[in-house]
Amino acid sequence: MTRFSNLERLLQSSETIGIDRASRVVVFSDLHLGDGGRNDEFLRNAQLFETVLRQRYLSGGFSLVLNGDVEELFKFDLDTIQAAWGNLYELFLSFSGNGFFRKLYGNHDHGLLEDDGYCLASSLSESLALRYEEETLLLFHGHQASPFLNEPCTFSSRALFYLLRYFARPFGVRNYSVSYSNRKRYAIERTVYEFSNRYRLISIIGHTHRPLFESMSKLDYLNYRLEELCRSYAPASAEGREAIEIEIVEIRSELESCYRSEFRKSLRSGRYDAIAIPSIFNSGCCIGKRGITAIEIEDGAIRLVFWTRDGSNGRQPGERLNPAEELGKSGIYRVVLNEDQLDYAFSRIRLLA
Ligand SMILES: [Mn+2]
Repeated sequence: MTRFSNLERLLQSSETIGIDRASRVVVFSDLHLGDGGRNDEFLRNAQLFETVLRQRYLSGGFSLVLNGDVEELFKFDLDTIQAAWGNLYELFLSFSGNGFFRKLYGNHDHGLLEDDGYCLASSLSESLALRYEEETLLLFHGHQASPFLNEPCTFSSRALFYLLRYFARPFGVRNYSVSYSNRKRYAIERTVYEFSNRYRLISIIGHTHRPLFESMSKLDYLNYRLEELCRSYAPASAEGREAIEIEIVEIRSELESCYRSEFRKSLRSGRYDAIAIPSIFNSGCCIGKRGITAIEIEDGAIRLVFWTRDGSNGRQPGERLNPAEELGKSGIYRVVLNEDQLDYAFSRIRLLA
């Protein structure tokens, strides 16, 4: 048993679906659906999520992958959750008309395999491989890489499951699912990163609730971009230099706001060695205070996007670099946090891993 054993098992057992440049796929994770009441962490983004799912993705012809921790079974019963979010479940299932719909399970919803009353049972599995030309994108929740959860149903994880369920509910503990230490997140990300490099593939996970694009956290990305801009300054035209100067000012204030507001949460570097190999992506989560994140695959590109109600007026420093675009007249805005061609990402993996 090596530390990749669990991930190798997923790679070998995954169902494979072929995609091409014309395919559209959206990946969400970590909805943590509850009972629709005040201890339901999903509630605040429920309307936003449903509107986005319907107006952008269903009508846009996207296939849908829900990448784990869709239900919060540590705190709520499946029956309660299905009763509260029946419309949403119907919406999920309608995505199979666009191509495919799959629900992968995480650590908060893994008990569902044995439940025959589960309405998404026919779409449920642990992982999914998307075959893009000769390359592989492997989708799984990510808890499989945890050094503490090598067996999905060991006595200790079962015990923890009931303990959390029993204590978390009456006291209305919120967000314990994200009170993950940075050290644990980092250990998981690093294991997935090294596994992906060894097998020359892209992994898309959730679980840590920390969005990652091309193995980089936001902080890494900003530093990386700063480096790029400084390098391109000398050979640039006068006009080009002016644009570079403006962007550098924006990035610097973005970096400062990162240090001010998100110190504990997301400052830890996502880079695991000197060269960032773009082999791990994380779709983030759907229970963020200001909105939800997702990964889109469209026209041969892969994107990390942020959906929020804080549009042109309530803009936070976090979205300063990229313009927010409104979804119709919904009052909901989409910000592309990062984007690249899949061909480029796979070239880097082939050449650098
Ligand atoms: Mn999880």
